[in-house]
Amino acid sequence: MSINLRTVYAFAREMYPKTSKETIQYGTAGFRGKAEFLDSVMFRMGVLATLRSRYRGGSVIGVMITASHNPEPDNGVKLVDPKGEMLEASWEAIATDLVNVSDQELEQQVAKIIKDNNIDVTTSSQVFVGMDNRYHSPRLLKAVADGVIALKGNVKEYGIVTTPMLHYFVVAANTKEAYGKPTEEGYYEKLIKAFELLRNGRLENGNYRNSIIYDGANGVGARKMLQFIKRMKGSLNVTVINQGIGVGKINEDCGADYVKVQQRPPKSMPEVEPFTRCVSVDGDADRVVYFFSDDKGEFHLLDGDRIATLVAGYLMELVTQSEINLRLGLVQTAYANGASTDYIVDKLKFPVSCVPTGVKHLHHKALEYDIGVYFEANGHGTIVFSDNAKATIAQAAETKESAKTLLLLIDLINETVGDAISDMLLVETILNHKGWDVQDWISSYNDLPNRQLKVKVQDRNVIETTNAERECVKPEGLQTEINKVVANYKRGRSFVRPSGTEDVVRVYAEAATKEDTDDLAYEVGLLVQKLAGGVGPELTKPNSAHL
Ligand code: G16
Repeated sequence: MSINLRTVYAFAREMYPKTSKETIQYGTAGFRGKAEFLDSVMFRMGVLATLRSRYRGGSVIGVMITASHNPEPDNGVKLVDPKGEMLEASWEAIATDLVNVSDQELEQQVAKIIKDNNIDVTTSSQVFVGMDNRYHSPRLLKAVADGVIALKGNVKEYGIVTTPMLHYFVVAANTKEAYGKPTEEGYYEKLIKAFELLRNGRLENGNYRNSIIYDGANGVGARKMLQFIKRMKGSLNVTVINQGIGVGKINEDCGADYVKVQQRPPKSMPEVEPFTRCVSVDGDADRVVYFFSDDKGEFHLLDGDRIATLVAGYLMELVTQSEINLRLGLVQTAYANGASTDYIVDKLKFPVSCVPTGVKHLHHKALEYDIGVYFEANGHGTIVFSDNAKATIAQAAETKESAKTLLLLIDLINETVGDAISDMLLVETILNHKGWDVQDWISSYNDLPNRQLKVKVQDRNVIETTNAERECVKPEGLQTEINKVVANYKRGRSFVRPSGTEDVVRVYAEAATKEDTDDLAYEVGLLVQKLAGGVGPELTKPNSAHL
């Protein structure tokens, strides 16, 4: 097969010219921004994925078109490596250079990637592409596919799928189906089979009731949950709200990010009985949070930290009962509620590590354990099992029920990346086994009140952080001022960091009371505005009184 790099340039010039002059940054989870500027980025990512596939000996590489939790006008691209991880860090720089060169320089840049990485362009390559249900996604998917075709690669289009489904397809194909069949049906089959075996016909148990309200964020997670329901034969009664079919914009006033950050139910929440278990996923269904209202109408959130502690505690119980010796560990980020970390360290005696925001960092760290549990507070996470863990558990399962349960859990968990639906089925399984309702779950510890704010600045890159984003090193003096403010609050903690998915600086604060937390977040937000070049309207003080 001969490749003519001129074709790449011809495609770019004729169909996907670069229209934006601004430097495009590789963010927390790939490139993200306003959809109208992304055609050239997508075309070039099709080219990159093909090169990457050849570089990895023809393994399948995934390209997911989604802006996940962002508003509807945004779109983005997430690249999936052969084992289901996000694109290897060293290739982020290659991707960044490729999207930023001019159309005229493109051919030369592609040649440079080939040469620098010693890629044999005559070999075969395979790229899987999926997209969320934003109206501009099909156009961008075509751009990715054309990028693959320009280099004579093979492309397989999966249409509208969740991000974790695409990760699953990539791994399933690369493991020659050892992980499952690389089809949508194969994905449902694998998860539902494990879920139903784990239920073992016992749909209700103790305080656990077999029904939930599911907020699909008007995204792809709603559609796919409807497919699950069709196939689940009543093993879980799910009512889907914010289905995004006909009405409702993706993530608008609903979904996991809205519920977590606003600390309130989706706006369209129907009247339900107090303590009804509700769950929200985000636009591409890779994050999940739970919530409920009590008999006084007060809202309660069970976020990624709660899921992490529930899962970690349960896995620990099963490992102990199975009498096997495995190294368990939990990975969090700076956003983890201080109370959750205390609970994990003091009560569960689990080793905890803290890494920068982004699944790519958490996943990587979790691989250091036999069983690595990782969750961001925003509900993004999963569990990874080492080969040693899998073999040890399989052996123990010959004699121990607890190890058999562990084996089924491995099938239920989408190890490739955080998967809202798989995580939800895991939580439902644990609650069912324990006979717990939301009150039992939430009573394990008390969260510290916390608050997140977004601050608009001229250039978010003026903020630089260290120590897993818990300290700000630039602009000079900002951290000293934050420390002074934090010192005035009991159990106060706050940090600031530039978002890698939106053009904002994020402020996180926690303290002993809700009022203190709001005040602390506001004070730190003002410091960011003052010392990091704030723009836009004056920051309004958050108010927990509505909660
Ligand atoms: C992505 C990443 C997450 C990260 C989130 C927010 O999520 O995959 O790991 O927590 O962005 O990142 P930032 O604070 O840098 O904007 P998603 O669900 O939007 O793909």
